[in-house]
Amino acid sequence: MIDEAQREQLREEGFCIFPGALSGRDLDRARTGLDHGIAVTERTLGTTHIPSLDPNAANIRINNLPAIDPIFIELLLRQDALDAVRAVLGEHILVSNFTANIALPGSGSMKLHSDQALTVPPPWPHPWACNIIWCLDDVTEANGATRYLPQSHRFRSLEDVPADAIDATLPFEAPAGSFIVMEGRLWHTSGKNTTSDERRRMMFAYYSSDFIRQQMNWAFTLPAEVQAEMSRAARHLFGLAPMGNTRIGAQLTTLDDGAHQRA
Ligand SMILES: O=C(O)CCC(=O)C(=O)O
Repeated sequence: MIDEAQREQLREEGFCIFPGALSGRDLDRARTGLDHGIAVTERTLGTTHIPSLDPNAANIRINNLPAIDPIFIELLLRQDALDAVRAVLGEHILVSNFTANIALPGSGSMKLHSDQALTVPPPWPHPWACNIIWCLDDVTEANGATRYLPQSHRFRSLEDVPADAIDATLPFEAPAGSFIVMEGRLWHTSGKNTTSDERRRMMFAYYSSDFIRQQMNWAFTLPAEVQAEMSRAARHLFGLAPMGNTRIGAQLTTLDDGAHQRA
């Protein structure tokens, strides 16, 4: 469960860390699932390098984790992760995307960005996105820990991002099995892996408020057999229910009542 100190850190610093969230069999299942994801990606796309994201092929990118292994859907539905996301976004959330970035020795930094800026135009007065970053290895500055710009979750537009932002970034260091909660407005980038032999495996579970269009069109990208196995709760979290954005209906009822009273 998320405690008051973690809630406060999320508000004041835009992140908090849960050490020891994943261990034993589940950590092994996640690592095995990711290995499978690498094989599937190499087989289907012929490469795990996305040149528009990373400067060289030492970053291995795996997209659409929920299609690869049920452990990834389980992680998305973990109560501790959902509690943390809801502490940032409120009750009504959807899974927008779930991807992995494995930084091998020699990997470089991607461009600094905030995840909210990727899906919502400015201004950004509220958090409408939140990442749960699952660490499958000990993550250190040397092996390419994600770097964040302190206090950047207070930026409201692109003009607020300083030109020398990258120099002021700090690493999120965390032991294997941790998850890092990062609110969507915190500007960040991947670090460089300067080790000779360490692999940094991190997975990015990206949730957003339910009135924002998801990055992935899950109805299209999740195979029918995966959708058929999903629980009702999972379908709801992925936005796979028959109805989409319908919450405004409750407000119309209230408005109607007001109009009736005025009439
Ligand atoms: O791998 C990292 O440390 C950051 C990745 C990231 O921010 C992204 O893929 O958008």
